[in-house]
Amino acid sequence: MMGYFVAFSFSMLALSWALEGGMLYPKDSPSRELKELNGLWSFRADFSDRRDQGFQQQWYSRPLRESGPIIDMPVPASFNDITQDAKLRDFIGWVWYEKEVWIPQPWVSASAGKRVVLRVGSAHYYSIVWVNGAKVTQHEGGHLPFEADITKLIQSSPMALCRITIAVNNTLTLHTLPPGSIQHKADNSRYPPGYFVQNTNFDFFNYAGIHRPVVLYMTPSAYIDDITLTTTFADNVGSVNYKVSVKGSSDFTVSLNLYDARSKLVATALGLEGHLLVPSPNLWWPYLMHDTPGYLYSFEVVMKAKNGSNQYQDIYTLPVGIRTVEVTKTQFLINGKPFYFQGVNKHEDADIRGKGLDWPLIVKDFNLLKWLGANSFRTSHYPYAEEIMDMCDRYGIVVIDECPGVGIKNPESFGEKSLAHHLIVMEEQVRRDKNRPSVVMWSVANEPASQLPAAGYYFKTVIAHTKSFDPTRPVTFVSNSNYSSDKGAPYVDVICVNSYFSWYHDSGHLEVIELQLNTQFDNWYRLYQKPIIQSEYGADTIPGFHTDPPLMFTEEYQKAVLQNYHAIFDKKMKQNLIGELIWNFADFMTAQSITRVVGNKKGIFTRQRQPKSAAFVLRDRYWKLANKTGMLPPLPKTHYFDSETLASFEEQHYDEYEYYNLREYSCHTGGKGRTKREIGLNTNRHCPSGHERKILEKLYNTELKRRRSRSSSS
Ligand code: GCB
Repeated sequence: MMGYFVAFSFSMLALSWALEGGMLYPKDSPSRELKELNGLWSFRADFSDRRDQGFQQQWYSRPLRESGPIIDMPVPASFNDITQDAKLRDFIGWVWYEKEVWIPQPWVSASAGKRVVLRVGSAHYYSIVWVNGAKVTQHEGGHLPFEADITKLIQSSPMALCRITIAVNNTLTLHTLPPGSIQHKADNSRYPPGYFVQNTNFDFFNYAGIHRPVVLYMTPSAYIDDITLTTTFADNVGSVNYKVSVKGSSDFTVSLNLYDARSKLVATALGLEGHLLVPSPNLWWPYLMHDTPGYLYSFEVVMKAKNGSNQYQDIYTLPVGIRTVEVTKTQFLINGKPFYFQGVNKHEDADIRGKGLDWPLIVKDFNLLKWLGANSFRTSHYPYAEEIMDMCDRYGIVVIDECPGVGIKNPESFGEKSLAHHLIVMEEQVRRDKNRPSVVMWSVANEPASQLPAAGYYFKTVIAHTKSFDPTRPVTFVSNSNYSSDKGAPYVDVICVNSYFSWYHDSGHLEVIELQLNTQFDNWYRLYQKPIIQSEYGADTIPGFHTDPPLMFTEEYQKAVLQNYHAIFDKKMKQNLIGELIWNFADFMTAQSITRVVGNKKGIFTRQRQPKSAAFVLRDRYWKLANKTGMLPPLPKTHYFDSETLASFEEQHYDEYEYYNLREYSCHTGGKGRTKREIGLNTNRHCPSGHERKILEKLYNTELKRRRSRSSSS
């Protein structure tokens, strides 16, 4: 039944070539406009036996409602959990989305010198796009954006409604990323005719649909196509090295302006390539490593072009963080200082919307990361939404940016065809995320069969290719192979290892963790002399299950696993361990199996983002680590308040009260004429939690009372 899809997909692969052009995130500027197409789309899944009815009947050639029944489908969202239909939840094949939109008139007039682009943030996995029945693009793979210039098309019928049709196929084959296989079950005594299942080698539900925003955007027809920024820092001078590409004209000038976070101009330059020097720069620091983490400058490109008598101006502004990244034999350095990844692995996953982008969830997750004292995460097991990555840049959350190379197990998935696709995916990912200060390392795969002979050439090639596009960042992949037989490890900059001692091996035997973990680290380091990250560890936990002594699946067991791992981490972080990433931040949905109870339950938060007991263990640890490694920024010893601003000060510094031990206070009110109140804060570290806030409130109220009684008595 999938013959059609497979043949189609492979012919596309044969046509693949190195990427053309940039993939700047679409945003407004004085020269650009944006129209979001999120909301309700018309939708139909093609349940025909060969899943090819949509193509046979050309559903794209007229409104979808005219070729059969449609339902409402929200975009962005996975389609799987939106209805009560089990068949749709587990659907494999083509689904069809459609939206009709008006294009703003000033965008379409042929004389206006505009360019109109349709951009899809991501769709799972194979997409074909038509506008008014004409095919405008196709894209292989989820998690990454793609777009089509539709200017000519819409200019040919400027007054018409614009009908956008997107067909998306979620079939995974041995040559897709992630790989999978379709298994036909031909035994008619056990399965109905035509029965097949999608097999995968990964542990998350294969959500599908249009997962990220779809937008139309307008630029001038001569436009800024791409920007590549790298940064260096030496002798107290930062350098923003830039490369700009312009399309649509060969007669243009480009000027660059760099603004600080207060919009003050700090450097300017001209031309497509060069560097801007910033004396005494505010560096981009990770969360908990500085009192202003995630400091961003704004890099503004102003392009002026001529095409005959037409003149164009395009303006695009990109946030830029000045920082350096370096790997030694035992350390990971950010701005020359040792950085320890105290972080999490995540998933894009939630009730109802599946993998669809959801702002409330995103903001909640960042608040939880801050609460936890986490400074980093890995985008397990695929690139996350650009909107999430923006938050990382702004909050100073450090990212190991992983591609969808999860579950590469079958020898055929190490062949030329798969390799060619993997190279393109890495290119797309680097193109999208290359300018992000939060991204400090690329991960090209998770738990591949890296012991296979073919894995050596495969990973050597993928890693070298990634470095050829981005020589500034280290590259890794995450291994669960035996250290002595891993064929890809020689090519990585940092060893990332997953292990589940006392869970998948020696189940229930907490007592083996310390020994086994110690051996694991010693073995890897002895062979490679590269710094190591424990990139996964954890235990499934049903919230509300309790036993003492701890038994598997209880909250006590999860805590005990963590504590046993932590004992060795504490030892090894003095040697060559540079990070620990818990598996997982939150519970998430998986395929149904006898080892999964409505999904994977290794979250320290539930799927609804409520903490299990282990969350408090990790929180305590992460804040203590931040104290111990001296990563916490120094808290100014003394803050000055006038009474009115005290409350807002407390709000702004709430996090500090959470992690500093503000044990001693002295409160001085000035003599006559002094309007300021001075509170001395002793910054003894290690704070249990927010009781200091209460002390400050008390202090404030006492002070207020005193003033009132003074003024009433005078
Ligand atoms: C792993 C995988 C991850 C799984 C996890 C588990 O090693 O990388 O995707 O979800 O183990 O819980 O089994």
